[in-house]
Amino acid sequence: MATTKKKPAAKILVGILTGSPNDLPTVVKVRDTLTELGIASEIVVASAHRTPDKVTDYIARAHKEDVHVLIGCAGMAAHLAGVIAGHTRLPVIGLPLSGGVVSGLDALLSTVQMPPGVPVATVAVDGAKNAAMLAARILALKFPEINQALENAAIKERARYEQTADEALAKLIKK
Ligand code: AIR
Repeated sequence: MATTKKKPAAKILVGILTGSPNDLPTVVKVRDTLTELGIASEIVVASAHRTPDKVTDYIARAHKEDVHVLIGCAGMAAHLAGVIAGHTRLPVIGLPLSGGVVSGLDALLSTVQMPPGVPVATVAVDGAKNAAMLAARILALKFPEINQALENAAIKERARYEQTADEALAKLIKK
């Protein structure tokens, strides 16, 4: 018999906060990579400067709902990941975004230059995929199925890389 019962939503393991709705075209790639690895996440638009109370409210909810990893994404004076790290002992990943000066160097330094004792694991400017992969590696310490998904993704990526290299070399030889 057909049923309209919805599958229960998977438990959110990663909270992705970003400073502006304008960041979403890049930030959605974090969520998509996590989804490909079978990891449920949620995106919240909250700014360390414009809506600081929304940031702290979300962190309180994340603690209550047992979210495991937080990712802070922002451009320009990108203090979001650092502020998150100051309010939690969960691992925090920082994703600096371009759009400000010097192709995102402002955001990179604002995110990475944390004072000793309050770490933010900062990935490259616009490095959405690596922000997700790093979160997955942290989660893989606890969840064997995520470890397996990472293993499968690495095998797939290697095959894609080798094929692209073979095709590029074959084109060169033909010339
Ligand atoms: N931002 C928002 N609040 C604090 C910061 N640093 C960032 C956003 C965005 C940039 O400032 O993350 O990348 C510009 O925001 P907007 O909304 O003007 O496009």
